[in-house]
Amino acid sequence: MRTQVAIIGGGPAGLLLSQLLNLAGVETVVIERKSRDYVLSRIRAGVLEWGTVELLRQARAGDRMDREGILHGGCLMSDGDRVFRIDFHQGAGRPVMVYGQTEVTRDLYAAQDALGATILHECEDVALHDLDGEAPFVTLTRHGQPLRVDCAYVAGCDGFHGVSRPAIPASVRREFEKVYPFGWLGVLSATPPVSDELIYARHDRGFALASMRSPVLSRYYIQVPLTDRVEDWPDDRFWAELKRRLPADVAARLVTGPAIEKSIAPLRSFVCEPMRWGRLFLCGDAAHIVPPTGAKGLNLAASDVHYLSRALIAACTRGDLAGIDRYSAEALARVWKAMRFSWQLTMLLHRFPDHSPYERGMQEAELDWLRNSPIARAALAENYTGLPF
Ligand code: FAS
Ligand code: PHB
Repeated sequence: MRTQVAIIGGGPAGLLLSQLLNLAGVETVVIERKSRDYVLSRIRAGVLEWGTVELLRQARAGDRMDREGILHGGCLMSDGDRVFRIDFHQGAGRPVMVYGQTEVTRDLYAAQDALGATILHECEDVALHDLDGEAPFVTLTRHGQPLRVDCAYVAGCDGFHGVSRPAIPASVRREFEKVYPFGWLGVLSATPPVSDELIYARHDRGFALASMRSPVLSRYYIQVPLTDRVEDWPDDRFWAELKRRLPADVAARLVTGPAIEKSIAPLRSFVCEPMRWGRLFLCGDAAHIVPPTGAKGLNLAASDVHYLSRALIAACTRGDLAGIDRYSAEALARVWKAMRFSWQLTMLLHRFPDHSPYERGMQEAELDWLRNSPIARAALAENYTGLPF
């Protein structure tokens, strides 16, 4: 089969890119390894930057988000029982939208179905060919049948473990990585959120986060050692530990319940440069990974799609190659700033086993500055709600 843009990966990056391209008259084929049900079973991000909200609306995939999403004008930060608020409106003049990545993905699938988009699920042995030539193509096996997709461009939206990034020769790729000495144990529970706004909690026992998906669905995280497994954390132990790390008055009103989903995610910072090689363009987790502390992962995928969709539309509809030539540098400029913010917030709020009293003192000094300086809080609000595209 032939198309203009072959998109590897049917997660949020691939689907949003396909939707924006299709709306501009650019043909795509989305090639996804897993079934749609499997993709929609993943529980991941929960906070959308305002730029992501506007991009989803532009993609005609924002109606349910606007109905069911929750606008947040701030978040809380705690250090033991000391709590202060980051006001997003005061600091950045915009809110964020709390709306789960699972629902974003569901809405994007529905929008693609409405356009009659071509999405191939359960694709195996996906391989990219002639990316540095004029006529790249993708081969794959689907339901035992070999398939070839000829295209003008390939978008690698296949996540951290996909085949796209390795398709850039090692001699060309520059990779930057920091692995953190802990993970996040996440629990989804059908309980009312303990707070109207997210609480980022620093504690001597470790970081905790109180988030949500709806007025009846809560999402909580606690920092755990990398050696821990989900089975080490029965529900009772999780709730007791979460209560220890939240401010006492918050813990006292925490409604607990059975975990619907429970998983441990490792934390890493990772960037691959360049994000383009020949006719291959990396997008989202295929190119970079951020620790979830700053709620940037999904939003950076949307950021890349903002730049790449405009570039590919210009190239495919007007023969204007300026956008694709500057895509990597343009996307990376924003990626690195989000990388920095996510790293800074992770270093500030987590308990590092090898931290000296001096480094813990630095954490306390930075929290004290945030607690007392509207300028410091405005800087955090500007980054958290999303720097401009
Ligand atoms: P995705 O990984 O979502 O999608 C890639 C798609 O490509 C997948 O559907 C995969 O099946 C497919 N694929 C892979 N290899 C393929 C191949 N060879 N051929 C075809 N298809 C292939 N971000 C936050 O902001 N907040 C969070 O709390 C948060 N929690 C997370 C928890 C976990 C466990 C993980 C893994 C990530 C989390 N993230 C979080 C980050 C996450 O939300 C990503 O940033 C987001 O999914 C990025 O979207 P994509 O780039 O589309 O990648
Ligand atoms: C979530 O709700 O899953 C979430 C929210 C904010 C974060 C990370 C995860 O920083």
